[in-house]
Amino acid sequence: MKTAQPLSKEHKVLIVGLGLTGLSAAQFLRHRGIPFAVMDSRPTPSAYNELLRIDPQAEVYRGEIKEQHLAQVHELIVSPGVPLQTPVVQQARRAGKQIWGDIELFARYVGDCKIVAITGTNGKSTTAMLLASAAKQSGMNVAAGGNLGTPALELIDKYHDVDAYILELSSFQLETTYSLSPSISVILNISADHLDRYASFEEYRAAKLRIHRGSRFIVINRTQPLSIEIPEGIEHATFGLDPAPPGHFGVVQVDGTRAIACSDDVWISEEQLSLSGDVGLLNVQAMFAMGQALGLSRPAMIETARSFKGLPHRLQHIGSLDGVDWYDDSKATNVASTCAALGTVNAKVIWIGGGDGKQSDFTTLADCLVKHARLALLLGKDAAKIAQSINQRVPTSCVKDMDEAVRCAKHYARKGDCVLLSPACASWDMYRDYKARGEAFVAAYRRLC
Ligand code: UMA
Ligand code: ADP
Repeated sequence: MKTAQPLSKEHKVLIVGLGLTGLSAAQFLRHRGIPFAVMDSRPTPSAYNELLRIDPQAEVYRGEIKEQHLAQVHELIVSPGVPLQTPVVQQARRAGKQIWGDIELFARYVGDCKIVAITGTNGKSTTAMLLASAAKQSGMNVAAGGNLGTPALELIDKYHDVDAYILELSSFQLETTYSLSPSISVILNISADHLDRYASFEEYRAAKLRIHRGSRFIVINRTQPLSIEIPEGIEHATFGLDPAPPGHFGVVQVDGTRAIACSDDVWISEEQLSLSGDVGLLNVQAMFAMGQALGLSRPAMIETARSFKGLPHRLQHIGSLDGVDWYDDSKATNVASTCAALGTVNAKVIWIGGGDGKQSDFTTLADCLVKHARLALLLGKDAAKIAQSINQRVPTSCVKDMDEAVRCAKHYARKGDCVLLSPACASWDMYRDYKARGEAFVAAYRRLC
């Protein structure tokens, strides 16, 4: 099945970007005796010291790379955060060099081991971790990584005798992947995101759709026709919030409550699920469909759906104060994920949002806020732009930082309300990442208690 060749020891590779991905690629190539150089646009890339620790002789270019050095390399391994329009990538492409990402390298070295590939605008990490937990519960030896945090290449050298790799893949990673042929692939959903990187929504969607190339089993969200595209003759399973067609997953009513069923065989009721709302029902069904195709035991999957506590910074309940519940949903970095959170918490919301809006359109967010929010507190780079979209349909205030947002939220929240940090924006304008933003929120909340 796999015809793509690994790298030659005679050829030098240029790794572009020295963050987690770049470092993992350098380690991977070093172990295999493949010559490489690394370049990064920053004077002090985040993994620079770590690279020098493992390879003091590493050839590193910071800032520019000269024409004569670029001429010596055959392939580029481009980190996901580096846009393909970047001059060095364009220059290399014009010179006929191969432009790959770390997932392409992974696909060429992984051999015949099963790969489950998961993408989507939202829910990738949660669903990947649900599946990994169910697989472990089923007695399978799985390694999970990718956009999730542990770079895919690191998994190959770190874990042994793996039955299946579970990879969370971003659109950025899929753009530079050609040889991946997953055993199972899923697009959980697609909505507008990363429009600062893509020329159009269509381009972003096209990157996501690459996940199904060469896939042997495709899992499809029926409620999102945008993500449906089944190549002829490929086995597939679907999931959705409607009752399931025969052989697929869906939601049925049992004694007045919702339950997940395969065909009309009920697996678990909504009340028994640890994850709440439509989002919980969808992510768990995606896990069931992938788990079934992977051969996991049904009791193991159901037990996981009951006990999985969710990941930090994803609609995480952090405490209650004076009858008000506080939630950290810092990982909501686009409009769809914030709308999902607003629709799930089941209370009037004092909403804290804003940050780097990635050129999104906030009209839908404004409509969701009108339905669910008592007050919008905005911070970060695009606070004014979001306030303009809300257009006073909900009382709105721009604040200078997280401390001020949290103090205001405490002041205005009434008993029975909830306070929700769910920014609909990236965090990079104010924080290292979404984790640091969530931690700042939790720390400010704790100072109130
Ligand atoms: N850099 C350049 N030139 C550029 C841009 C960046 O040299 O034009 C350099 C930076 O100076 C930096 C390095 O590239 O030193 C960073 O590379 P990177 O942004 O690709 O980040 P990594 O540390 O390699 O992390 C990446 C993913 N980051 C992105 O896609 C932005 C991580 O996903 C992923 O966990 C990791 O690989 C392991 O696979 C993070 C993410 O934000 C969580 N993903 C986006 C999302 O989920 O929405 C897609
Ligand atoms: P990803 O890895 O795709 O960013 P996560 O599981 O980390 O997804 O969740 C990111 C955000 O999206 C969180 O705010 C979470 O509450 C929300 N979310 C999770 N699953 C879904 C879904 N199926 N649809 C919409 N939002 C979701």
